[in-house]
Amino acid sequence: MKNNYLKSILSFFVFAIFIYGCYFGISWIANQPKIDGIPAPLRNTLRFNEKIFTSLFSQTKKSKEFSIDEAQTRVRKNGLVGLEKNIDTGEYKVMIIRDEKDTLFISIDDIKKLPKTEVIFDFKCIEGWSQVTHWGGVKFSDFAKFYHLGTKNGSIIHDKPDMDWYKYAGLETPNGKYFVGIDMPSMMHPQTILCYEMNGKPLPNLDGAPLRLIIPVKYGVKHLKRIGKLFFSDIPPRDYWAKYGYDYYAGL
Ligand SMILES: Nc1nc2c(c(=O)[nH]1)N[C@H]1C(S)=C(S)[C@@H](COP(=O)(O)O)O[C@H]1N2
Ligand SMILES: [Mo]
Repeated sequence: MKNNYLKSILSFFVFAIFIYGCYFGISWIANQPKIDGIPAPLRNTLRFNEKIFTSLFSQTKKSKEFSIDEAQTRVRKNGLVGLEKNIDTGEYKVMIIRDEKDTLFISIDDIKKLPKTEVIFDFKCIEGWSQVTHWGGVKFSDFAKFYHLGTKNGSIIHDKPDMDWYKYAGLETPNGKYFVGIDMPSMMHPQTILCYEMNGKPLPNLDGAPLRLIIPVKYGVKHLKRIGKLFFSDIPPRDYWAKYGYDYYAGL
């Protein structure tokens, strides 16, 4: 009997110490200096995870694909930053900064001259929903090869083994209000497309007309709608949601 009583008291104190420890730990984390909107230990954990996932990333490992009749015809419109005004898609050209002092402007007609690829996959938003959707466009890797993008010194021939790649691509809407940064291995993944069609028709405005990114190896946040500008960099380009504390890598 007495023994049980002591045990209860003891467990109460162990529990109290545990709760105090949690409280102490959480407030310690919360009081650390912040990096991109969240306390440094949390950001560093995300960066550590990013290292692990980058090392596991494979260009040959594809997202699961679906058949056309599994694709949603009513596609959710989510996240309209940078799409506030409609734009004249006839006049549209995407600005590509290949290197310092080397900028290209490319029209949708030019993009359509490259081979078309379609992808039907389960589009996942970090808000917790997903839907199977059907997209068409040009593989970014084909596009990069054709226009000699992503390598340094304007160095141009993509098949050279010693090519020096930039580490990141940055994309922004024409008005600069939405922007993402993406690691080059994910950009060059065979399912990543510069997309101009949804369900076999030109992209609707709110899905990113006339050109958006579709990158099935990433969460929805990275699928920037209405690309105005594309550039390359070795330092991580600014990223709209990472700035508010979300994971920068956002890989699947
Ligand atoms: N320009 C722009 N692109 C964006 C967003 C945004 O707010 N602005 N939101 C992203 C998010 S969070 C998601 S889930 C997808 C949604 O794409 P959809 O509207 O075509 O379904 O777009 C992404 N691309
Ligand atoms: Mo999203």
